[in-house]
Parts: sequence; C-alpha cells; structure tokens
Amino acid sequence: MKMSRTFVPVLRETPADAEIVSHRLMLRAGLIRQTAAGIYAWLPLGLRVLQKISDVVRAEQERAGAAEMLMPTIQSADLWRKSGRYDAYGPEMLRIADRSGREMLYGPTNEEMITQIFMSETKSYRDLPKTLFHIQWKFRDEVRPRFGIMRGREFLMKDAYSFDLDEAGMKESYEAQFRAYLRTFAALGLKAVPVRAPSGPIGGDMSHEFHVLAETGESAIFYDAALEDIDIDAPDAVERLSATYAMEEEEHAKVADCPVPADRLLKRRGIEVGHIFAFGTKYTQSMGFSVQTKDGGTIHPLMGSYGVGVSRLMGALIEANHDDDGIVWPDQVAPYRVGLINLRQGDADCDAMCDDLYERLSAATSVLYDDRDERGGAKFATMDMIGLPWQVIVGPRGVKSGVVEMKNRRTGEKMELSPDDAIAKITS
Ligand code: P5A
Repeated sequence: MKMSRTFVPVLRETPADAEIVSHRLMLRAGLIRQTAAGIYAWLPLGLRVLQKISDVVRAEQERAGAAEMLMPTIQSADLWRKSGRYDAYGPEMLRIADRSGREMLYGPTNEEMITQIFMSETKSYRDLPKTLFHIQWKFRDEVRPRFGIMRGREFLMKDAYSFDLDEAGMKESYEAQFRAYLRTFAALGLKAVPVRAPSGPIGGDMSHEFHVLAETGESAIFYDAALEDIDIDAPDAVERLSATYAMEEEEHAKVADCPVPADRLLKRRGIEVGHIFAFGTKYTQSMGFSVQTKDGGTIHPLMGSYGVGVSRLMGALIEANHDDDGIVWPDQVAPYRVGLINLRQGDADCDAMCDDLYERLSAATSVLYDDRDERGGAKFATMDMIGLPWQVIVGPRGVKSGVVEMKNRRTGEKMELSPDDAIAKITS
C-alpha cells in the first residue's frame, strides 16, 4: 500500500482528552477516530491490526475445536424475555424499535440467540458436545466509557458458547477454552493472569477473568507469585492455574484468610481481556432446550460462554508495546511488516529504487510505502509513530553507492545493505 493512497491521519500533537498511552497512540498513529461517545471508526491501519488480532483469536478457537459462525448484532426483545434477562439487564442495553414498533436491541452478548438457534436443530445426545463462536460487534451503554476502545460502548468481542451433556463435559469444554485463552494471549506476546471471578449478569459459579498486566489497567489484582512459574504448555497448566490464588481486589477483600504468604502475594494492575463462564442449565432450562439422552431420558444441556475483548486487546497490546516515539508492533499484529521511506520523492533514482523495492517486498510480505512529498524528518516521525517492525530507507546518498538503510523499530538497530540483502533479511 502507498501512503499517498491510504488514509493515515497522524497527529503531531498529543490529544488532550486521551488519558492513557494506548488511547493517545491510537489517535496519534491514525488507527481510530471517535464518532460518538465510546464509539469509534476503525481507520485503515487500525482495521488491519483488528483483523490480525482476530486471526490469532480465531486460530486458537479452531485449534480448541470451536466452529466459527456469525450471528447478527440486532436481536429481538422477545428472545431475551424467554430467559428473563430483558428486564434484568438494565440500562446498559441499547433498546430500539423497528418501524412497526417491535422491540429490538443491539446485542450486548449472545447466550439467548445461540441457544435459540442451536436448540431448534438439536434433539439428541448425538449432536453434543459442541462449541460455536463468532467475532461480532457488541453494544453496551457503559456508564463511563473511557480510555478509547479499552472501555467503549461499541466493541468487538469473540464470544464462544459450549453445549454439553453433563458436568464433566462442561468442565472439559471450559478447560479447552481456558487453554485456548492462555495460548491466544501468549501468541500475541502478552502475559495474561487468569483470575477467579464472580460471574455477574452472565451467571454460573465457575468463572475466570484473564488480565494482561499493565500499570494503566482498570483492575487491581492480587495473586500468588507461584502462578508466574507455571508453564502454560504443560498438560496440567489449566488445573494448576485454576488452583493457584488470583483475585480481583474486590473479591480479595472479601476473603477472610488469604492463603498466600505475604511475601508471595503480588498486587498488580491488569486489563481484563477475557472472561469465561460455565453456568450449566441457566439458559437451556429457562428457554426450554432439552435433548434425549442415551438411555431414553431427557436433560437440559449444560452451557458455558467465553469472551475475548478483541478490540480491547489492541489497547492492551499498545500498553505493552510502545516507546517515546510511538507504537512498536509485535510482528504478529503489525498492520504492515515493512515501512518503505523515500527520502527524495521525485528524484528519478530514488523513485526507481523504491518502486523496485516496493514491488519485490510486496511479493513476499506486507509493505507500506511512504511515497508522499514530505520532509525526511516528518516521514521518520510518522513511521516511528505507526510502529511497523522494519523500516527501509532510501535516500540519494545511498542510491549512489547502491545501498539502503534498514532499521529495526524495536531495537533501533540500523544497518546499510544492498537492496537484495535487505529483501533477503526481511523475508528470511
Ligand atoms: C462471555 C462471552 C460476556 O459477555 N458472554 C459471551 C460473556 N462476558 S464479558 O466479560 O461481559 O465480556 C467479555 C469480554 O469483552 C470485553 N469487554 C469490553 N471491551 C471493550 N469495551 C467494553 N465496554 C467491554 N465490555 C466487555 C472484555 O475483554 C471482557 O472480558
């Protein structure tokens, strides 16, 4: 992609109303723009990152045996009356009416809808267990939307739903998602702490939140330092992590005798990037979903639901990956892998070398070519701000001696290479 064609409205100044670094950098790097309180447009670079995060989340869901589908954002109030949640949900739910006055809502979550869809087609124990997921926009009319997309009103969530025949099956599905979450956050290069959690309006009594550690996190968490030594790839990782003490401050305060010795109890701030629940028959019972069992009886399937804040993850990733000059994207989620800078746009030799590099690099990886008629200083600042992993810099001096400069955004390491060697290094 050429900078002259795409839309990257970089801001020189720090936006006054952005309190935390990820919000500031998302605005400054031209990833998002607010369109109404807590509602954001995703500009080209932001959308590419959102898609890459979704890809990582999706891959780990599929690996865990969950199948992707897509449910609508708009739901009918009647569906929510069946579970009794229409009234219970309160003012966080955006309630709307269609032209004939039918009550609708913009979904804050999809337990009712998936249950309705799945129960219509499922009569027998042979159809279970199953876990289905989608990655879809949600709306919650938060009292205090803040920190940009971190606590938005409209936000992107991965939500998965499991259906099982018995408690043991439900526990297995829960653990499969638990493990998928550990893998997802690790694949994104984030350190996430699973914390035992109250289940709130979703329901049930088995629930964990996953917190990415960050000083700007909204939650304070207390946990046993031993938790940090657990290898998430070990077969007993889920078991050990669920058994190890970790609580949000509010819950921790309710614990009469904390079992963790004071010298091992850590207090950190965290960003809640995931939350999983097992609530058994809460929805299948209220909505009348039963299946036949092997021995001729009937049961209500047991459910769990599993959320990842996909858009919030972008904020968490920036909190964990930035420096004074801007964002420093990890490879997996960078909007482009390479930023190509032409220091003398309009100079025939520089243009020719850039065109050649652009074509050859694009064949192997993703490239953003800054082909604007701008000063070198401005181009450097922009490229550092948007944080692509590699910069390839073409200037008149280098062109004469047949070299380009390459810079690693994370380490700051610079090297002079022939165009061929630069391409080889980036694509190796
Ligand atoms: C689980 C999946 C649920 O809604 N139902 C379906 C369950 N859980 S949750 O904890 O309420 O939300 C799941 C994750 O979504 C993110 N999230 C948000 N992200 C941005 N802005 C918001 N206002 C917001 N609210 C929730 C969080 O990451 C949360 O863990």
